[in-house]
Amino acid sequence: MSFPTPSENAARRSKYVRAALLGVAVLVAVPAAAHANAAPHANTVTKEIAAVHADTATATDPVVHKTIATDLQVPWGVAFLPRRETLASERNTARVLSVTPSGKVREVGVVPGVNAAGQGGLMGLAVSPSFARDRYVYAYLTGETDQRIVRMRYTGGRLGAPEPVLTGIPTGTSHLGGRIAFGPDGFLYVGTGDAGTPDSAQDRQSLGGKILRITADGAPAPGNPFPGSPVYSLGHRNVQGFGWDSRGRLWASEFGQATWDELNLITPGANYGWPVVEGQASTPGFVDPLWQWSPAEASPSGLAIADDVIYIAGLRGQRLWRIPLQGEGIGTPAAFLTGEYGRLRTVVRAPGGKLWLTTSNRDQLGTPRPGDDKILSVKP
Ligand SMILES: [Ca+2]
Repeated sequence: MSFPTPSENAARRSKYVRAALLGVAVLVAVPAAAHANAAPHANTVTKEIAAVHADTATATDPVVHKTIATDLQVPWGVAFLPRRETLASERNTARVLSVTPSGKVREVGVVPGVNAAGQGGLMGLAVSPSFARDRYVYAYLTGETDQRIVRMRYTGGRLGAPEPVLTGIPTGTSHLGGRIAFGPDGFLYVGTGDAGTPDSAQDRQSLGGKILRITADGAPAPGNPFPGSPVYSLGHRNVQGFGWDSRGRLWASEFGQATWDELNLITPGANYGWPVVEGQASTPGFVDPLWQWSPAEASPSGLAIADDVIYIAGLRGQRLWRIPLQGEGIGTPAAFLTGEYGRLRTVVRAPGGKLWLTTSNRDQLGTPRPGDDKILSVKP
């Protein structure tokens, strides 16, 4: 599979624009002839343009087609429940919100014990793979003395009290990780950060600077690379995004220090180098990233994989990166939506194949725009 260069993208965009204009022309002509007494309805035209777009989807750019929710405060975790209901966490308020596809937002709980200082707060959310039976929703939070994974039962439209699942993840004011997701193997993966103590990333006894893999009850998952340890990979500075491709391979984004942000292919027990090396260093003992960006271009938080294409949301980079998987590696990354919505925090694949994308303009580093923060729906 080849991947378009930026100039090819521009060419494809013009092709799309021509196709869309042609679609409008056809629509205006056809209803006028077929329904001479009825003016074409605006919604029909919009739907038909969308259909033209869908027909040329392989040749088009990711596009925001709908704003799902507005006026949120740093939405961080997004997790999809059955019956088209979605839960979203707000980092600084510790609120958990229920969001419907039509954009109805309702608070279902405020998680106690959250210390939203610095980059911390209520972050990742994950729905139990056996939610229909156990009703558990998992969350990654920054507390007073540590960071931890908790779970709460979601019944009757309300979140119950948090029950600790994994405690002792190092805390601080920065590099706090926070992403959680159940893998295809049914175990819970956790992206942590060095919490401002870089050497913790190389210390197998520390839960900082790692990707962890645990059971639904918080025990080290069977088959982990270091017996009796939740550590799955080490040498990470700050992992806030990961996902699995169609072959079950795990990919993770990582914030660099000042030079290189990273996209890594994660294998169990591997060491990704921080703080000894950053970016592609070709140093024995450390696995190099498949791609690296300057923090100004990326500062990558959330990562989603849809149809074997990786999407990464950039905070400082204020753009959505699209990286096609190709053979054993990747094709050429391309950036979209640059600067259009400000800082982008989380991208997740929604049921049905769209992507949900969140802004992060009400964190300390953002400049809020009207309606911020938002959850957007993107056609990939
Ligand atoms: Ca690295």
